[in-house]
Amino acid sequence: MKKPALHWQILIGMLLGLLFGLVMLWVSGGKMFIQNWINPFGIIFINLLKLIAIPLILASIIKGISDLKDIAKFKSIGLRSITLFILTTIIAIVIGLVLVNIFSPGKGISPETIARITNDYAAGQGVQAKIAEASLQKDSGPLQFLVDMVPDNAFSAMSDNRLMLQVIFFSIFLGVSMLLIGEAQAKPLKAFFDSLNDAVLKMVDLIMMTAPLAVFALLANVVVSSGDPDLLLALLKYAGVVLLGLFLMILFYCVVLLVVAGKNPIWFLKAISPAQLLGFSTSSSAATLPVTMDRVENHLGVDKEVSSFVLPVGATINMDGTSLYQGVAAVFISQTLGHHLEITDQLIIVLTALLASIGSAAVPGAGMVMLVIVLESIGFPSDKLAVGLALIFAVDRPLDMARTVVNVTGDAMVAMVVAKSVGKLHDMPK
Ligand code: DAS
Repeated sequence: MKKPALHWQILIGMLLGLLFGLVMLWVSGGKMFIQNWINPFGIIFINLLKLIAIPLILASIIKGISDLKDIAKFKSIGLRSITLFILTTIIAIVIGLVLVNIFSPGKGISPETIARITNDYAAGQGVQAKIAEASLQKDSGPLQFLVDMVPDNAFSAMSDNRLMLQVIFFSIFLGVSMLLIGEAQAKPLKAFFDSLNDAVLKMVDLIMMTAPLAVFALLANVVVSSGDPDLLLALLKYAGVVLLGLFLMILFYCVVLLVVAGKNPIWFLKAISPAQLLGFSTSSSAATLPVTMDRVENHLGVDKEVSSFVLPVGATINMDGTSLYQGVAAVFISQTLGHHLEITDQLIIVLTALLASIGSAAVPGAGMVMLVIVLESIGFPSDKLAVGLALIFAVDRPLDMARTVVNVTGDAMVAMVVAKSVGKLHDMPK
């Protein structure tokens, strides 16, 4: 029998994890069994994703910028595109922040639960402490030796997440400098970063192969550990807010294309849909890129001169769906764990979610890995970071699939608007 595609395996893993968790809730000792024998596999998965965050950022940004070939191209098309990338990403984050503040999914939890979560956490008791302890922190479970084997960061000195922002800055700086020294001079470096990019993406592929088991383990653990039905309800509300925001972004793209390029939204969505479906299935803008380029060039009428820059760089640094999700997730986690946010914090989220989405590589799960930067930037207590990530990871995969669709669609929209602005958008049969 043909093995179902990875995304179906993941969804099956989620459902089985949910069912298994619910069953184990009624089995005596079921909770301990999951926390000691099942959940360590979820910890290993998240540590693996965190392990490759920095090499992923370095390679994906430098490759994306150095793909431009010469600085002149960077100036004429690059600056327009990067300006649009930043504009649409900021709009996405603002939409996410408006929605999460209106619906306050994390506020659905009773004050008693939040107090218990916050206080108990320090005492190592209570719900969040159990999720953190069992799902991300060191626990004294029998498989702990297995968990300790996987470092959660290749370079322990780099564990400081502020360093991720510095790596993003350095990557952009080096990428532009490589353009300035000319293609011939930069050739060896470009070759190095291209192959580093490929190698690291392969690592992500391998890690994602364990995703079905990881999601099964983590979801089962969240069910037995959450215990508070209002926590699960808050998670579903959070997922609903993200999905509503992503839908509004697609609507926004259609309006822009209608007004700026005079294109029929239905025609646009039909033409780009194969790329959207692949983005949904793979949760990877990088994997979808070849199809996105085909659809944008051969069905949406964008000249290669524009698409050859906008789409590869867009797939790497333009992630509207991810940035919206990071804005919502940061506020949701803060609400749930009682971390008060001033309006200035929310403005900081706009900047750091912009940077985090630029630094998020075009692979499954990258958006969540980079969420750490956003939480760090608003002074979220680092001892609760693990709790917050564990909380949302259980529903992260379907949200990753949905936000990747928006990432891909946003790249196609920018390519069309830039092409239109430089007279390189050809009419296609309707
Ligand atoms: N899955 C990423 C992408 O490929 C987005 C994300 O992880 O947020 O676009």
